[in-house]
Amino acid sequence: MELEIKKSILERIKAHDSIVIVRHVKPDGDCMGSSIGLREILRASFPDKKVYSFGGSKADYLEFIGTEDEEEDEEICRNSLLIVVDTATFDRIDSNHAGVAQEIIKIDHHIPVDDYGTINYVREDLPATCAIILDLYDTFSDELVLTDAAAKALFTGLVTDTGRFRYNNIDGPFMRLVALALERDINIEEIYSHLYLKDKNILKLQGHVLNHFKATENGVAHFKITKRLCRRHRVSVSDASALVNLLDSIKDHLIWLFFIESEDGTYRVRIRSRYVAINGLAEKYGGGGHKQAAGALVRSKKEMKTLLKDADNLLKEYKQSNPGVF
Ligand SMILES: [Mn+2]
Repeated sequence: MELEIKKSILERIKAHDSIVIVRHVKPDGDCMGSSIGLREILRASFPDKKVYSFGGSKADYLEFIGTEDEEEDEEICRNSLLIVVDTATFDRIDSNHAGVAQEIIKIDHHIPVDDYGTINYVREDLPATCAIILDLYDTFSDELVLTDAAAKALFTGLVTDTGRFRYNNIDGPFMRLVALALERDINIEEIYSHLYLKDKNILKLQGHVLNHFKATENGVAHFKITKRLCRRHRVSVSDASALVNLLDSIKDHLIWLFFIESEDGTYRVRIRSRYVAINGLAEKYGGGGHKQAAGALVRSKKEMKTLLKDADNLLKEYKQSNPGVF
């Protein structure tokens, strides 16, 4: 069954002169790695074909694995085989022209909720889409070429989607696929430097946040990112607000949030939680989002206090009805 799907994917690739690879919005290491990695494999294996990686918003820190092709072109998308990597649902594809494609192959490892492809190849048993690409290469290694550049991109996705090989879903078959990338000439230390070294100013701001965050009575951890603070630490407001998850593992503190000062004096609120649903709270304050990650807006110090009070009550109720270790 699985071999049949893999065969049909290779067959469709061979049938097209032009192939476009796209990935999901808010790019991460796995979707960028599988897009660039697959592109490099296909370019090396089929030099006569045109192979493109297209995407909208970029992630600067991932540019070391190679960049996507410029300017996504509607005409090209219309006349190409579209391969979508690491993207569970059609609306998460970061492309303006995915809708015009005649034929779509979905390659993914998330729970299949949207079979938008003509072929849907979903491997929930593998912890990264980059591993699916390596497995595809492994199956047809007499026809496909794994270049060093492809191996570097794919290895990056294997690392980032598994928290550096720490999670429970790491097993022997997966690590054998990792080995295929390691057999190429890649510099692991360089890859890890790009992914995990921190800017000195950000590290110092982290220290400041950890020293100065506050907490409500029932355990809502909170911190205020002001323009002044960012200036003083020479860190951009967006880099500073990305630090909200610094507060994600404080015992008994199941909700944590950042107030982020905007130019007009209002505050964006980044709310995160474990166990407790906070999207309702976010909706009450003009925002919304997921159950455990949402955003909102407050217009004054007074509204900030009300939101904190509401969050505190929410957590109090949660703890009363769900006694346990948090
Ligand atoms: Mn992934």
